[in-house]
Amino acid sequence: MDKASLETLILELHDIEAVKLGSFTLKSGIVSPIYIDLRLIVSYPSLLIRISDLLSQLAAPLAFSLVCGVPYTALPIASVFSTAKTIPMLMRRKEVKSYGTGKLIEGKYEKGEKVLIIEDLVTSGASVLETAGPLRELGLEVGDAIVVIDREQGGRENLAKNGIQLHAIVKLSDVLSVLLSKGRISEEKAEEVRNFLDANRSVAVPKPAAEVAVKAPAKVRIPYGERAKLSKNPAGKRLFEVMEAKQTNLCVAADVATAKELLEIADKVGPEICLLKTHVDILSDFTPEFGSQLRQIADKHNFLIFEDRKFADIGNTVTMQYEGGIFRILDWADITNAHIIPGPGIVDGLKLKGLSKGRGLLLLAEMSSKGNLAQGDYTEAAVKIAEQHSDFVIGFISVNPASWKWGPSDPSFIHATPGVQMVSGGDSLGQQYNTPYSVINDRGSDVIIVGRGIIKASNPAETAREYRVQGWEAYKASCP
Ligand code: S5P
Repeated sequence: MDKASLETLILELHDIEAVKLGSFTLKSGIVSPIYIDLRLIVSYPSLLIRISDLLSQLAAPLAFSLVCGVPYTALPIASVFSTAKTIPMLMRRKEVKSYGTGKLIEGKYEKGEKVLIIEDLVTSGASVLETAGPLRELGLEVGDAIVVIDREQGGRENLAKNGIQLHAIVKLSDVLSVLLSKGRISEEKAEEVRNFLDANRSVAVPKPAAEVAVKAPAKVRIPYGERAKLSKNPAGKRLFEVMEAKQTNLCVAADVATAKELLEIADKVGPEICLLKTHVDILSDFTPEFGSQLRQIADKHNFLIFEDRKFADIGNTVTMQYEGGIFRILDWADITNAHIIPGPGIVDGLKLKGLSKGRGLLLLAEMSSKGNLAQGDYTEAAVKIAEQHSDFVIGFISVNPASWKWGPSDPSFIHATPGVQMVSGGDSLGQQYNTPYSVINDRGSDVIIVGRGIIKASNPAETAREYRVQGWEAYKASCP
């Protein structure tokens, strides 16, 4: 690729203010001295054609029969590339169109075809992986991604770990040197950007490979509808029935600050979920009416309510915590959960109050956070306690039940798994994420619990729909 055309490209991007210097707060909360926004290029068709030409040069040595742009900014770039080279394109939906059959990938393809991903800007590589995931799940091969600008913040390395080679027209450091050499920015500004890049070399590192690869299901699963018939607890039975009827294994963790927001989000995501998980003790405006207000929404959309109280005290204390206080969880939550650290007395205590009201209990057999102690003998003990109380315990919070050597043998127990996002990785406080496909298909769980992946999305309802479709497709793939 010749130097002059790269220089021209960089200067033109600067001219149209697609590259800006200043002080910008990025989505991640980081304050950056440089901001790149290639959405603007749709207003400059000749620039779009030139970018497509440069991308063609990058793509020349690569083997592929289809292209797929990462939504949204790269879609026009991919379209121009596709028509200029007469190479067919696939389109990944960010939002799934309708209830029911919602396809994530549009376009014609054969299993085994190689797809070249086209992206405008790569930071951590997460968006490229979000597009590679559903393509790979359909049996398509993804080995390369071409991009206009590589921000040099770990994307190349993260993608390589996931089997994708990144090819960039320019790197951010090239942009800086050209702008500096042409007197567009001062040496101080260039230094500031370099320092920023050095301090942020690796953004949100997703875990490697296996998560987006297609794998055989760990165990052949008994369908949810069959398991509803086996359940000894009314809440457990209803949960399976709702899952089957609404075709969803999605639980949204509505971790918002106020009851008002929670009720709003419950109404928005209601059609997509089987279960809504709450932490009522984080709601600053909780009132005694909250329970009945949420129940109304749950009835309207046919989902169950799960108060994630994580009881952890002796039997006598938890009876009071469950029934009393200001929250009166027993009155409105179909399901709650408990740690088994105090021994089986905690289940006896909760059951004393909950069983006659048709409530159900999940036991925390594993946790999603880094370094947690719920594993091995501890997980096995949770299974034993559950088996002794299968009229009240409906299942487990688990992370990798497919790996459990000790059962449970009873298929009426349900597994619900937190730590789910479209791309594997984690947060800065030890949370660890796996993808819906991995959780349901590889790890043998039944319900995906998704919090920030949905509630922090710009459109929670659409995003919930996308998670529902992914979770359901993974379930279908693991059914006989
Ligand atoms: O091990 C666990 C158990 C639970 S219930 N790890 C978890 O993250 N959770 C809960 O799931 C957690 O309290 C939060 O409400 C949700 C995960 O939220 P996210 O925003 O990380 O998806």
